This record gives sequence, structure tokens and C-alpha cells, in this order.
Amino acid sequence: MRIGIVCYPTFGGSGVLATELGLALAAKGHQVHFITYRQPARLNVFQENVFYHEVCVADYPLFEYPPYDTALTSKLVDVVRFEKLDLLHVHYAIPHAAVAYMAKEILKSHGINIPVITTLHGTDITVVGHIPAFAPVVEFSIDRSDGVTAVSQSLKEDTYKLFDVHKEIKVIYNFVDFSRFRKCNKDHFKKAIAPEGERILVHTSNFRKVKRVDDVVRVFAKVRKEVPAKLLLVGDGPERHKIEELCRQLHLCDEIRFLGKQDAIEELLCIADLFLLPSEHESFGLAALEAMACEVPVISSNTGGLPEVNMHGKTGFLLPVGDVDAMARYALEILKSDEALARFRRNALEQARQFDLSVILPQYEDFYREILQKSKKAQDMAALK
Ligand code: GMT
Repeated sequence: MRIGIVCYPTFGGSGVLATELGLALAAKGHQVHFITYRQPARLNVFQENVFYHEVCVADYPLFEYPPYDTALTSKLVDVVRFEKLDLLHVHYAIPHAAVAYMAKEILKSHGINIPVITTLHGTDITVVGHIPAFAPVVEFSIDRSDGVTAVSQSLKEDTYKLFDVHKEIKVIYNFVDFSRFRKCNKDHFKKAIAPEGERILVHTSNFRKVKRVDDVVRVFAKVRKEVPAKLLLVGDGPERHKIEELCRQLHLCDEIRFLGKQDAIEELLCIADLFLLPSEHESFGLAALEAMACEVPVISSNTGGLPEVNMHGKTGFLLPVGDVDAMARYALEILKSDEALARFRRNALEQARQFDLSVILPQYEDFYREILQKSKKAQDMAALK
């Protein structure tokens, strides 16, 4: 198949997932065209069957807000026409589902039928999607997509709860590539971070409010009162400064390392003993899954899709949002005993295997085929009328 993928090119979960999906499809022989405003963060190596089309937004003094949606629509029309794409797979509803709908309508006027699949990732539904400034467009464009997927059952339910959407939504879970995310020996690195054999806790995110990174720091502060430990904070974003202030207030600057945005996240996960994800909301928690694949147990909130990924008492623990005391208590249950830690590590790996790329990728391919078939049938029927 010739597949166009539209996503945010950043380190955010939706962009990461979309890029990994495209690369995996290309490795299976599909021709994959990424259409984004910047080279996606994980599209950093040359690979056969992968093409990249940059969306450039023309600047003009009149434009207080550069018309990205218009530029992306035009690019989609161009790429679909000239690369003869079979389908468009857009990740994150805003504005991608609406843009794809517009491109589809324009292409119709050129006699081209392009099926559009929209994958909902989370904040496009649960945080920004349903604010009045976006809601009517999000609702309309989800319903007009030829196929819709959500990355968890919880996100599917949230979509029906928050929008008057009638389209059938298929749950296709996020995946992890075990050829990259697996436990490896990085002892030299571990020694540099934790020279006295301290436990290493890790959190990775985009440092937005929804991630509650301050809870990460507060949990850590409680944990290290009982167990020698270090905390690695990976990623960057709007809350970073506030979190640095908090570390200073709590006199934890020597115990917490801010590592910023990192490419080789798996190397950091390989030295971790525990992953913290106390988010206010999380439709899946791809970062937690990547940690689990590297045999790292997870302490997370029990919100959104996290209970579909992290198993309470098995791969880690799930606690109510903001319950820092309980998170610290359960973290210590894992960290205080080598035997418990080893057990949780094994379980985390076993659970992560259910989300192996090789399990999830065929689900996307089957869905593509199903939507292509349906769309072709609808077109044939229309031609008969
Ligand atoms: O976590 C973020 O804020 C980034 C966001 C995105 O769309 O880039 O992540 C969402 O999509 C990820 C991939 O499907 C999910 O694993 C995250 O749970 C989801 N984030 C939220 O729901 C907050």
C-alpha cells in the first residue's frame, strides 16, 4: 500500500507512535509518506520505502496566525495526487482530521477517492478537543473519517461521552518495538548516575500540566527518606521551570537530574528501577509501556487508559490522581526488596509483550484493508447510481 501519514513531528506520544508505525510499515514493504511541518523526531535514519514531505507555511504580514491548516491541506492534495497514495492515516484529531477531510473533498473534484483514517490519541479528545473553540470541527471530522481508531478502550469511551460522534471507533492499542526497547547492560552509565548503588527512578514526559511532574518530585522526596535514590527527569516543556524551583525548595538538586529531550530513551530506561507517571489524565501511557518493555515497573495514576497497560500489584501500582503518599508507599514496596523488584520487573516485561509491534502492526494493516475495501465498494455503488 501507499500510505500517507500526518502527525505532529515532536517527541509527544502521538508523533512517536505515528513515526514508529510508518517505519514499521515501510519495513514490511509498504510505501510510507510522512507529511509534517518538520522531520519527525524519531525519523532520524534513512530507511527504504520512507518519504518525507515538509509542509511550509507561507509568511505574509497580514497573517497574525500562519494558516497551517491551509498549507497542510494543499500539501496533502499534492502528495496524494502525485505519489498516488491509497490512503491517508492522520494522527491526532486537531487539526489533522479536519484537514484530511478538506483534502479529501478537494481530491474528489479531481476524480480521486482517498480514504482517511483518523487515530485519536488522547488530549485531542480529553483536553483540547472538547473546548468550544474546537469541538464542532473535531466532532464533524471524526464522523466524516472513513475509519477511526483510538489507542485505548478508555479513550474510545471518552470520545462517545464527550462528543456526539456516531462513527464506529476501533481500539488499536499503542505498541512498543522490542528490537529497540529491551533491557540492556548500561552498568557504566548506572554507576555514573548512582555511584552508591542508589535506586534510580525515571519520569519522561512533555512537562505539561496534565503530567503532574510536581507529584513525581514529591513522591521521590518521600521515597528517598527511606531508600537511597536518584531521579532522572527526561523531556522538557512548559512546567520545567516550576519543577526546578520545587527541587530547589525541597533541597533535592543533587539527587535529581534534568536530562532534557533525549533520543536514546531506551538507554535511560535500562538503568531504571521504577518509572513514575502520575498524570491527571493519560489515554494510554506510551512512556509507561516503553519502560515496561525495558523491565521497569510503573507507579502511575489510575486514570484513563493506564489501567489497560499497568496492572495493579503485578507490573506496578495504580493510585488515585494526586495521592502522593500512596504512590510513595507503593513505590517503597517495590524498591525496598530485591525480590519484589525482580518480580515486578518480570511481570512488566510479560505484560509489555502483549503490545509488541508484531502483535499490533497487523491490526493496523487489516484495518487499512478493511477501510480501503469499504471505500471502494461505496465508490462503485455511487458510480452505479
Ligand atoms: O502525552 C501527551 O501530552 C502527548 C500526547 C500526544 O498526543 O502526543 O500523548 C497522547 O498520546 C499518546 C500516544 O497515543 C498516549 O500514550 C498518551 O497517553 C496521550 N496523552 C494523554 O492522554 C495525556
